[in-house]
Amino acid sequence: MLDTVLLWSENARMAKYKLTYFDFSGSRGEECRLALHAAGVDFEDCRINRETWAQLKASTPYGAIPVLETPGKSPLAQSNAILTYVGRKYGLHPTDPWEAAQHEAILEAAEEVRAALGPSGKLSDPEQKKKAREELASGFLQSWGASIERQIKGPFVAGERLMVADIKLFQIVASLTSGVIDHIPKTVFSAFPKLEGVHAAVTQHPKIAEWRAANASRAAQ
Ligand SMILES: N[C@@H](CCC(=O)N[C@@H](CS)C(=O)NCC(=O)O)C(=O)O
Repeated sequence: MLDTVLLWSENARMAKYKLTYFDFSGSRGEECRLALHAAGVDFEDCRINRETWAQLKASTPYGAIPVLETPGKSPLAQSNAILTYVGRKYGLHPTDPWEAAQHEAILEAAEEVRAALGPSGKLSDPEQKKKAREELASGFLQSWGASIERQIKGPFVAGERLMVADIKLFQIVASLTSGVIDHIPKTVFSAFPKLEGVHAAVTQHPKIAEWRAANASRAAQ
């Protein structure tokens, strides 16, 4: 209760958005930073270490980050809620309810990739991990890629304009094709030119390129 009161009163004095996440350029935090920057929003990029996180965790809405704090409002968690909030407010999410729902389905599907990868990351036996990851790469990730491919007009999901769903897909593709996830080959999505095209189009978007150039020295994942 005390934490909530403190956060609320702090928020009342805040002049701008504050996005809290770990200090690396990847996953759910980075996609929210990219959306805020693409929206042209000035925000405090609060990057925390594991020690600070241990102290903060219990005071967050769902015990996880990213968390977006907005002047005068309670903290907002859940990456997809943050993305749709920013997208709706700044024109990076469809205004038509049906189209918006289709983009929200993509956001959810992207989280299913993270959920599918999670258990293999906890396997300590190298052979078991290799087997699980190879099965994911040749099985789940191929059917997932095929489903997403059908949703994309090109070059972005909705055609010519960047939306938060593109940023979400960009982050998933960037991570899985980086070569840093053991046993997931960089070519994992090579059968899906539209999906790889979204990654390329987001990479080339001026605001995204600007953010990534400014943060190039930070660790990625
Ligand atoms: N469904 C949540 C998941 C958030 C989540 O699991 N965040 C991770 C980092 S990507 C985290 O907070 N890990 C630390 C912990 O759970 O203590 C979302 O989409 O934001």
